[in-house]
Amino acid sequence: MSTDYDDAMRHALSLALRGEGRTGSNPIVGAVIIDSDGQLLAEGFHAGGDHAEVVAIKALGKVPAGSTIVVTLEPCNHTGKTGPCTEAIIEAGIGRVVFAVADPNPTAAGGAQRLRDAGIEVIEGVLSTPARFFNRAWFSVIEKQRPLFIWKIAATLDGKTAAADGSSKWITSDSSREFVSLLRRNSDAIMVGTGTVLADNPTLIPHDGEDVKNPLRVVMGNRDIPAGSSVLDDQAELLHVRGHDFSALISALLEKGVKQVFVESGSELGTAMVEAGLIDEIMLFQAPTLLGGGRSFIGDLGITTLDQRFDLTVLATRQIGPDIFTHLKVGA
Ligand code: AOF
Ligand code: ZN
Repeated sequence: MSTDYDDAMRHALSLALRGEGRTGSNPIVGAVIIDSDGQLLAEGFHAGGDHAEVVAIKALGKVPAGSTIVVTLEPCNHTGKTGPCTEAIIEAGIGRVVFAVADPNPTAAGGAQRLRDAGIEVIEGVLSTPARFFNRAWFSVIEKQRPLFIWKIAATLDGKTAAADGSSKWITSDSSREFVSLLRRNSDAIMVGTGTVLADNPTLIPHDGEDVKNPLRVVMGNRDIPAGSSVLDDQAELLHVRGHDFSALISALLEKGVKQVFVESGSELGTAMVEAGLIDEIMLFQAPTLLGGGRSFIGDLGITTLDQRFDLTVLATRQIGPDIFTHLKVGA
């Protein structure tokens, strides 16, 4: 269903994305205020401080009569770190509120009803599918009580992450690795197993030159992290989860407000997470090269017949430099 507000909502969604990796445990939200002709008056997005609606209202100072606010999430109806967006909207004299998805957070919900009770016209469900997708990590925390896990893999065309002698630097191109660095910024945490720390000594830091707080670094496994390892430097906080207890991992991540984890592990941890049903998405970078032998990105899943295969759905695919990038989600 297309509505008169699709363009404004697309704009609000693009604003929401600017908050990715900056909202802590909060969702990403974008808002625009338009006049009765659909002309843009103000824009706002949530970056951890004021909510998107309040940013847009403040940007305008005085909101002209007859204005509409178009927002990617139902305006909140509670006082949390900031006041209720519903009251800010009512006070600003906004005549119509258009939003994409209802707020599933019980403490913040009820905004649509509050606005209607105040005599404001409310239209909901505009571009709800992309809006829900944008906030899928936040929905995962609320609906499944766990963060969204995205497994990043750099492999050859035949799915190898290292040759038989262990050499692996580098399989994918500079362009792919630069893109990975940008993707890191969109997650709240970057995770590997102790094996990867010992073998590769990664920094787990986005190299995008942005002067904002870096994602949490998470290392899982029993082995100690050797002094002098790059993950111990002061560029970001480090969480070392000893052992292989995924419930302990999830509790520690939720406590730190992590919604989305970028898993850059090798096959051992990645396979264990797939088996535990934790991997939600895969971002696969494949170089157009073959090793034949060597180490596969995935270990034995106990599958012996085709009927037991583990299916995924392609969300997007593109060429990056010489490599093939595929973004997949687990299941249909
Ligand atoms: C909105 N606009 O921009 C955001 C909303 O602790 P607080 O005060 O920051 O509230 C967080 C909750 O408010 C969050 O869980 C979600 O339900 C809603 N977030 N709502 O109208 C926004 N970020
Ligand atoms: Zn709010």
